[in-house]
Amino acid sequence: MLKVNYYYFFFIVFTASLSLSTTRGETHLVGDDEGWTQFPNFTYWAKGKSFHVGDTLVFSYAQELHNVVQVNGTSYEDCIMEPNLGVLQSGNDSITVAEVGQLWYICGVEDHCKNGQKLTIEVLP
Ligand SMILES: *[C@@H]1O[C@H](CO)[C@@H](O)[C@H](O)[C@H]1NC(C)=O
Ligand SMILES: *[C@@H]1O[C@H](CO)[C@@H](O)[C@H](O)[C@H]1NC(C)=O
Ligand SMILES: *[C@@H]1O[C@H](CO)[C@@H](O)[C@H](O)[C@H]1NC(C)=O
Ligand SMILES: [Cu+2]
Repeated sequence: MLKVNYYYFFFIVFTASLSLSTTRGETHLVGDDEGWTQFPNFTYWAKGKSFHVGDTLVFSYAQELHNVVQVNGTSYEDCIMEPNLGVLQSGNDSITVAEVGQLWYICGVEDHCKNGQKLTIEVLP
């Protein structure tokens, strides 16, 4: 009986630490309260923040006004939609970053990207 309780105890500890490690990533609300809109400076927003594998980016915006297009570095600089690595358009998009490296997001609507609606982050281990 004692032995059974022992195993049960370790099972609880193990499950608890497992769920801790899977919820450890931070959530970053892109643009804070202003959200994903045209005029915040997202370079400024990202400055001084650190992004790690397992963190979640939340893009919050009016669905009929914006979208989120993942592009590469060249397309980010030039504000072009191709090559397009994925488009999100729910208005409340969560992206959990899975890999180390640079990520680039632009808004693909009209000239929003040229107006500054673009974000690049470096994901650390
Ligand atoms: C946005 O913020 C960055 C970092 O602070 C700064 O270097 C850049 O000049 C700003 N861009 C604009 C358009 O204000
Ligand atoms: C982005 O993709 C285009 C088309 O595949 C390619 O020509 C360009 O070199 C890429 N840029 C970067 C920085 O990877
Ligand atoms: C947006 O999504 C996040 C994460 O999925 C959720 O926690 C939040 O409640 C959602 N917000 C709205 C306004 O739907
Ligand atoms: Cu937009």
